[in-house]
Order: sequence, then structure tokens, then C-alpha cells
Amino acid sequence: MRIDLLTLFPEMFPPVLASSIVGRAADAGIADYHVHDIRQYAQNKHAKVDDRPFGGGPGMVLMCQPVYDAVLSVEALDARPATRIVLTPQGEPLRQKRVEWLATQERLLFIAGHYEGFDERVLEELNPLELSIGDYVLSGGELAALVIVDAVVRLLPGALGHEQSAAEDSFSTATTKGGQTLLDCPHYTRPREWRGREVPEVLLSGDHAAIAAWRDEERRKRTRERRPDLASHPASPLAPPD
Ligand code: 9D3
Repeated sequence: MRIDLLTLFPEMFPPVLASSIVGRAADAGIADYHVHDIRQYAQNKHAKVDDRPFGGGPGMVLMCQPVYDAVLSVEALDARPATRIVLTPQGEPLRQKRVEWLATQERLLFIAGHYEGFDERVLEELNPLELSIGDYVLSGGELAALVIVDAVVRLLPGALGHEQSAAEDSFSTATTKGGQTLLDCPHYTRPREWRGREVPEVLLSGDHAAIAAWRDEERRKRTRERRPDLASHPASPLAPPD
């Protein structure tokens, strides 16, 4: 997968993209990252890329021209068509289903603004997918782009080591028999006692059926207590099979 990232803060990307699973995926040739400075596409001599909003109000608005020229120039660097993604608080809230779809694309192009919004007309012209990573205020779209890259790249074939399994995560195949998405259960490792805290006895029992039942119950209890909003879709006896 080719991933292009367009930003006014290109220095934010390389340390993250060289680390952990996204870094290993690049080393393995599974993903390649290309960071581009939108300011390089400014046409005025002061390399100005934003301006005051028509109608007044606080903040600045990212101008159409540098964003549009950056996208078209960067897209021409490779023949593969790019799935365009703008990071914005007004975007679709990111969920794992969208991450899974993004992982099927051969090329992603992320466009991040900072402090400011985009001129609506460049969004109309580029018709990107608009994504948000949640209902809290960031100072820009860069960290949101990196979050999405991390979530997508770890799903690419070969990106995870054999020790991990994307299919066993909360929010992916955490759909159990009842059709409910569940949080993960608690985990323990050595020592068996730490600061007076014991590992639950059942985990030491060697009874694999009892362990599976305990974990399932812990997952249900945690999900009920911490995330009562999580999709609870008990299979309807009237619903057609999946
Ligand atoms: C006063 C209105 N604000 C919109 C909620 C202005 C504004 C705040 C923060 C405009 C841009 C930003 C910068 N944030 C992002 O670019 C952003 C973001 C976010 O703030 N939260 C969650 N997801 C995202 S994706 C991009």
C-alpha cells in the first residue's frame, strides 16, 4: 500500500512512521509512506497557505490553491488511483469497519489541516472521504492521520508478527456467539502474587473450558460496566442468518 500524507507539519510524521508495526511494515515493503509539505505548493512569495475567513470570525482557513495543487501533484507521482482522505472534526467518526475498508485500498492520500478548517470549495472539488477520530478537539489533523495509518497498516497481510492476531481484537472478531461486540478480558503473567494481589485461581487450574467461560464472563461484565453503548445485537430468532 502506498500512503501519501499532506501536511503543514511534515516533521511530525517520520518518528512515528519509523516505529513499531508501521515502521516494520515499511521495512518489509508492505507499506510505503511519503510525507509532503503543503507549503511547498504555495504560489505567493510569502508561502502563505491560509487566510482570514470571509464573513469574519476567529481562526484562519486553509486556502484552496495550495491544497488542490498539492493533491494533484502528489497523485501524479504514482499511477495508482488514491483514496483521498481529509481529516476534519466534521468527518465520519472512525470505526473498525471503515479501517477494514481502508485496508483494502491500494493507495491512501491523507490531507491534514492545522488549527484551521479547509475552504469548503476544495472539499467539493476533491470529494474526499472526510474522517474524524472522535469527539474531542485536536490542534490539527496530523495525529488523526497517524492514528488511521496505524489502525490500517496493522491489518495489511504480513504486518503483524505471528505472536499477534488482528482477528482476535476487541472490535474486530470480538463478536461472540450472541452477536455482541465485547471488550477484552483481564490478563495476568508472573509472578502469581504481587503486592498481595493474587492471579485468579481459575487461570492456574489448567481447566481450559473453565478458563474460557471465566474470560467470556469477564468480557461481558466489563463491557456492561464500561461500555454499555457498545453494539448489543442478540441474534433475533426472526432474522435471516448472516
Ligand atoms: C471552533 C470549531 N472547531 C471545530 C470543532 C475548529 C477546529 C478545531 C480543531 C478546527 C480544526 C481543529 C483541528 N482538528 C482536526 O483537524 C481534526 C480532528 C479533531 O480535532 N478531533 C478529532 N478528529 C479530528 S480529524 C482532524
